[in-house]
Amino acid sequence: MKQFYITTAIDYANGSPHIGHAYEKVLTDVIARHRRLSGDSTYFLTGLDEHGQKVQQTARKEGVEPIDYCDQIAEKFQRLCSTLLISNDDFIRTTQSRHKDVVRKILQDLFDKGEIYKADYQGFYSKRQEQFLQEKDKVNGEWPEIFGEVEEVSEPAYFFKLNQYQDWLIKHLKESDDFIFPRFRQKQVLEFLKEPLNDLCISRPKERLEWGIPLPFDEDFVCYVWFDALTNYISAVGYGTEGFADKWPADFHVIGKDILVPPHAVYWPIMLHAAGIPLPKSLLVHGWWNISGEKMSKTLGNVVDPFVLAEQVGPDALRYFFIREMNVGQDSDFSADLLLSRYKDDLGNDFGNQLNRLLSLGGKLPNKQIPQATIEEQPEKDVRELWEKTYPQVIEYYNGFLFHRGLETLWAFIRKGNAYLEIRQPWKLAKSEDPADQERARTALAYTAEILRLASVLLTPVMPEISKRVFAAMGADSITNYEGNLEWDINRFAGNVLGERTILFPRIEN
Ligand code: ME8
Repeated sequence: MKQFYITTAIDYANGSPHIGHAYEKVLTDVIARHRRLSGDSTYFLTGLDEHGQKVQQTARKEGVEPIDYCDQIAEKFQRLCSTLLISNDDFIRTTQSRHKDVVRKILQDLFDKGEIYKADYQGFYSKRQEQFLQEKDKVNGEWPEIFGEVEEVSEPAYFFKLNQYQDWLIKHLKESDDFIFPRFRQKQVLEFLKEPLNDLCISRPKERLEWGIPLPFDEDFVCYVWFDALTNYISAVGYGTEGFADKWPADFHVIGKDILVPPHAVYWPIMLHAAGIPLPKSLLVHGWWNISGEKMSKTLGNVVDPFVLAEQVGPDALRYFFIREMNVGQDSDFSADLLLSRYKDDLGNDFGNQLNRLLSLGGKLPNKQIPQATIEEQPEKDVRELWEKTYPQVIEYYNGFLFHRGLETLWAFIRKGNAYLEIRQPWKLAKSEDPADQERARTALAYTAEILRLASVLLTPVMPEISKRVFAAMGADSITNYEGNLEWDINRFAGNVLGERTILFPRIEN
């Protein structure tokens, strides 16, 4: 049976990870975990894009061989995955032979089919962007700064026939309106395709670039880095082997908005189509994190290090922040204040505090067991009814990638849990001599346990370790499936022995 197959972009190996990389991995991980909990067998790929001019230059600057440099960077990106609790099944590196073999195979196939031809290339080349430029890329007659130094070149090169597939691609995009999420991005692609497509230069002469995959039909050239990088999505899952069809076509390629047009929405579908390989089902395009209103860049010196953030607030809280703040598809603004206020308010006060109250009140009971709920009066009924509306809505939001709305909806329920405790005040009721008050006090603890259980079920994809700790504090294991765990089941944990007091979100100094 085919697995649900999801990928991130593979990050450039020319620097350390930043929060854009961290976000993309977290978002993809939340989707992968949500699918697994929904019962789908899921395969999750991430990795590193290691070839190309920039990597070669950076390695040289540091005085090391490109592969040694890439090994260091790969270690950092893999450590990022484990730090952020990313549940990827594989990590592909484009310098691995399993990848290089597939790139060479695809190149040879396309060459044999006549889809790749040799011609003289005349034009302008930006080293910084590793990109050939056209007159139309100029702004007011000048090359924009992002291209760095632009040189005029004339040299033999190999071209992939993109142009002949332009009408096919437009038709495909128009017919499959779920190919790109969010929808408005699809319009951008169609807009781009209004201009005639140039054939794609897929070769770089070895004298200019050594750090790449040699073309199988002409070893004086290496492969253009985008052609190489895109192929990772099929090389990692065994293109050309029997198991390939268990995963391919990918269900989602999760990418940032800057790499939709042209690489993922134009080059990639055409490469696959020309090679006779089915297309991925969808591209999920997220926006960018800006830093206090500005683009994150090394030049501005405002690059945020995800390791530092994870160290300060913990991986789960960072994941929560990313997912709560970003409306997938739009841009979002990062600030440390915002992160700290989500940490203190949403996580500490609204959520963590409820577990504290349960553990401290329950800890005073003689056997430390979660009591049975024996009554349902108006305050209890309100909580239960809110849950019955909450969880189908949250699941629907999660299914539609509206995770920020899902969390917002879940938080209304979590806050209701605190409000309920304020109404009942079991710490006062417990002191009353009236047996009815004693029952209300025990019931209030049972309700709090049920609120925490249910909230943790829906938080599992976003905060896997914290959810696990909440379950453990209530004497239970974390869940592996939503099924049978989402419905209100008030006495599910009754009789479980509560754990020691534990602070989920310790106070942090600014
Ligand atoms: O583009 N906010 O690599 P990359 C959110 N190697 N996402 C961001 C971001 C930000 N500020 N900055 C970057 C590449 N990203 C290629 C991909 S795929 C076959 C090859 C996202 O390291 C970016 O949009 O520059 C992309 O999806 C990912 O990080 C890797 O970017």
